[in-house]
Amino acid sequence: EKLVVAVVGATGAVGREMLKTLEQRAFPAHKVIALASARSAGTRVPFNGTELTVQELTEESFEGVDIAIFSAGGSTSEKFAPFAAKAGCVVVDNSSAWRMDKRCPLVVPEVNPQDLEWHNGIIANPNCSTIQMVVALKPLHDAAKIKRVVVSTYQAVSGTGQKAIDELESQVRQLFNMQQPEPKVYPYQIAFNALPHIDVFLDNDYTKEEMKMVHETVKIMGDESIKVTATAVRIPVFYGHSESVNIETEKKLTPAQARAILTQAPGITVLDNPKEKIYPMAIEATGEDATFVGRIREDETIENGLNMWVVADNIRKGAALNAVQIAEMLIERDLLGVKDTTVFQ
Ligand code: A2P
Ligand code: 11C
Repeated sequence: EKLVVAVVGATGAVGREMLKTLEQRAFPAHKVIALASARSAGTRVPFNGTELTVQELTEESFEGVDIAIFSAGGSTSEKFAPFAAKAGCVVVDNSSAWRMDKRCPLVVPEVNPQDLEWHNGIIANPNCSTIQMVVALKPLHDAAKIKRVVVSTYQAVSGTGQKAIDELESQVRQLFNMQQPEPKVYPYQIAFNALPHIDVFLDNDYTKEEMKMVHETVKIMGDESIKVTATAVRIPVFYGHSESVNIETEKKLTPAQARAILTQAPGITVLDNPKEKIYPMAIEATGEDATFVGRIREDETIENGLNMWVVADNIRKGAALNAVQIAEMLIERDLLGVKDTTVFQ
């Protein structure tokens, strides 16, 4: 079979990483098509030692395409993913547009691969901060049943996209030249600052990013009894989200047991040796596939509680890699094609 794969949003921070990930993992594509807005049609993006010419995304872009990996924002996905599904092309969508839609599985391959079986043509890739957290939570939940999670995040600017990466760089440059930066992407200066504000504020005074972590975790883990409360913070780091994760479990897990479980778990690298100053850090997670876990220790204020520090490359496991792993799994499990092309019409 000659698989045709489209990357939608190929010029963006995540889209470029998707092309790199397809290349590095020798994804079995016969042809890869780069799609973006009319603004960048005709420009080129690097792929497999050559370049792809970017084409404009249109309603007709999916004829003859087997898999489309989208990372072009929610409104683009909302509008165009149904055209792909109608054409029999399976969508793996990195935006938030379809995540909570009951017709769409929300998948992290290490956690709920079985949910791919019931896809209707659109599969959602979770939010980056949720992905790395559930990779670490799942094996602990299987062993001891998690009752409650308290998470605080320390998120890199690349989560916002290329323009935010550029903004942090230019603000640092300006400040070193005694100039006062003019914030554009974020409401306040991000250089040398910490903003407890990611995405928009909702009626309950949480941000949308925080509530994504609450709702997506329950859907992916398939367990409505897990309670999650989150505080999401943007920090002046380019790549790699870090998370302080506190869990309360039904059964007792010692830090040593948790360390042993996580060491065996798929997609996880445990870096946890305080005496040797070994713990996960954003700069070391950058460019890596694994979710790194360390600082595993007992929460001494409750009966069955643990604290840990979870770090992953938000562009890679948090976005591009997770999407490509889903696409690989669709091939492995013979789940390509759309059985009922009317579901999203
Ligand atoms: P373009 O470069 O043509 O604007 P980032 O998150 O890094 O800012 O990237 C966003 C990606 O989504 C880019 O590839 C961008 O393409 C793409 N994109 C944004 N709006 C649209 C649209 N209406 N149709 C297709 N692609 C879009
Ligand atoms: C951030 N988590 O770091 C966001 C980016 O729902 O896919 C991804 C937003 C999403 O800003």
